[in-house]
Amino acid sequence: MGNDNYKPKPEHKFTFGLWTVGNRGRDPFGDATRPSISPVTIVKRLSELGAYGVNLHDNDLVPIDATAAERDRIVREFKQALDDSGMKVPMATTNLFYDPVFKDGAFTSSDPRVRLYALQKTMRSMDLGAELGARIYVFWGGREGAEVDAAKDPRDALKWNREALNFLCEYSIDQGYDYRFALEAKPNEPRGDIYLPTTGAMLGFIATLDHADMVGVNPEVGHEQMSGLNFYHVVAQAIEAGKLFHIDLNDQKGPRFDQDLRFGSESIKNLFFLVRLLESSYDGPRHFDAHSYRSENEEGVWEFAAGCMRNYLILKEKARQFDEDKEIQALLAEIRNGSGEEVEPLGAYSREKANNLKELSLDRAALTSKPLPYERLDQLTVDILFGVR
Ligand code: DIG
Ligand code: MN
Ligand code: MN
Repeated sequence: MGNDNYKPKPEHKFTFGLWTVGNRGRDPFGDATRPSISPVTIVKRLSELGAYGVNLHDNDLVPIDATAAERDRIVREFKQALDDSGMKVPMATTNLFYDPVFKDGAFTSSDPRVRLYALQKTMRSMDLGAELGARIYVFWGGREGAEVDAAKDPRDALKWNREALNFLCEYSIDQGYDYRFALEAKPNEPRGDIYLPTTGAMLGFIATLDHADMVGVNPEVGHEQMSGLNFYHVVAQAIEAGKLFHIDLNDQKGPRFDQDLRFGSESIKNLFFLVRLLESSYDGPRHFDAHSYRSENEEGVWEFAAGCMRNYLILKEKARQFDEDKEIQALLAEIRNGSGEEVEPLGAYSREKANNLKELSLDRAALTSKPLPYERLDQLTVDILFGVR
């Protein structure tokens, strides 16, 4: 595919979950439209496309009822595929949502025995992830939610979630796994409402954990857009808080069911500012948690994977163009330098500073009359994105 600037390489750190290119096209109203693709084939094909690694839920690789011998054989073959291709496993996670046992939650199930089973399953999955070299562990609470609020006090759900994560942080430390935990939010689907529905809610929750230092967030584009939020702003807050430990890249056509679309296929301007931000302040994996349209065959799946990485690299090139554009940079300087006079940064509080500020003469009319050339600035941005500048 054409320009070498858009050719994915392992140094770009693009990763895909086994479940993403392995998605068989099932949806709530239709059966699979594609055959399975084995994890070994996924590793090989993604490596050929220029990806850096793959991520997995425990049961993407090891069936939930596999015997110990079957587990070891599967892991051995998978590790061989990783060695043969040089592909990495930066992230692992647990499937705490597919098996019916989790029908009313995993860590937040009202049944303490289900909560114990969820912890047991997660520890075993953490062991697998560590064996494959993962240093990031994602928690997506897809079943941690409710349809009937009479059944559960959300404060109990928070308490049980905290209890589980505190225990698992201790387990990671005790085992010497050195994991960084990344909490992934989603407002609903599959539950009517999911607890901790946004990345902002997760940031507030992390502050209440015993080992808050080893816990960050894994924001997903579509999940925040399902709530009508600006994903670029969400990620900027996570970075500013030092908590962007991982990221799930995909796309979404505004507030509706979770579409997990190819990255860059819908929200061009928002994802342009996201890529520009990531390239300047995040060095972790660029993980695509997305899947091809249900209508695609296997070749379409690989087109989808190539398209995710290509769109990221196109937007990265556009960001460079934006930052080197003299007219844009001049407009930004004009907008950011206020009314032209030097203004001291506010700095720490003092009574003297407060009294001086209360007496400071500020001409409200003059402040109001300052031009803000946002139409020109945004049009230049759009010109770059349209490829006409
Ligand atoms: C869905 O967006 C969730 C699950 O696929 C997985 O647990 C997590 C990891 O990226 N994302
Ligand atoms: Mn999703
Ligand atoms: Mn995700």
